[in-house]
Amino acid sequence: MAKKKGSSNSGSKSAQNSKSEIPNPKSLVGIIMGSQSDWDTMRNASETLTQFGVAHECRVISAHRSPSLASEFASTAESRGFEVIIGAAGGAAHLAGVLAAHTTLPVLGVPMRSEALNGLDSLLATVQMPGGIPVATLAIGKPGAVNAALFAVSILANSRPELREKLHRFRAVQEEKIRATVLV
Ligand code: RP5
Repeated sequence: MAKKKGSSNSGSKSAQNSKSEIPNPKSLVGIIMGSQSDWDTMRNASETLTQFGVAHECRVISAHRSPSLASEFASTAESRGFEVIIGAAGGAAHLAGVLAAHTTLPVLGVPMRSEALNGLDSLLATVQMPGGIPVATLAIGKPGAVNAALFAVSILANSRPELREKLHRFRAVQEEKIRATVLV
């Protein structure tokens, strides 16, 4: 069985939590997911942040199975230097909302594709926050994971011109690929 412990930084191969529960203080983005089973999707967020050279940590924290850890992580995130939190969960996906309840940092929600309802449950649980506690919710699954990372880079780029430049280059490359597409 995959470990649900340990801390990982900058796109390591598994989502783990550290024994001390204190993540790398240099991380700017926390990628938090409700279960190890979310990692295959959320590794795409990690890989995107790595592509932009953004220090981050990937951790499994469940709003339901480890509620005090969720509260501890989010309530101390700002003082530990995090600037953005990505919360990914499936089913009764309360994780992003619970994280947002404990911090004023921007929280980006990524609904996981679920077995029972194909992610519609995750989407609604993540997006339908009550007024006052915002969660910026992205698409279900991999596109949401990638876009959450890009959104995080975009937020960080407000005070980091080098990241803004990288985003411009990313868009230019993307457009170039479309322009160069030849249908056969
Ligand atoms: C959620 O329940 C997790 O985010 C995951 O998407 C879903 C299923 O979790 P496991 O039963 O696979 O651990 O909390």
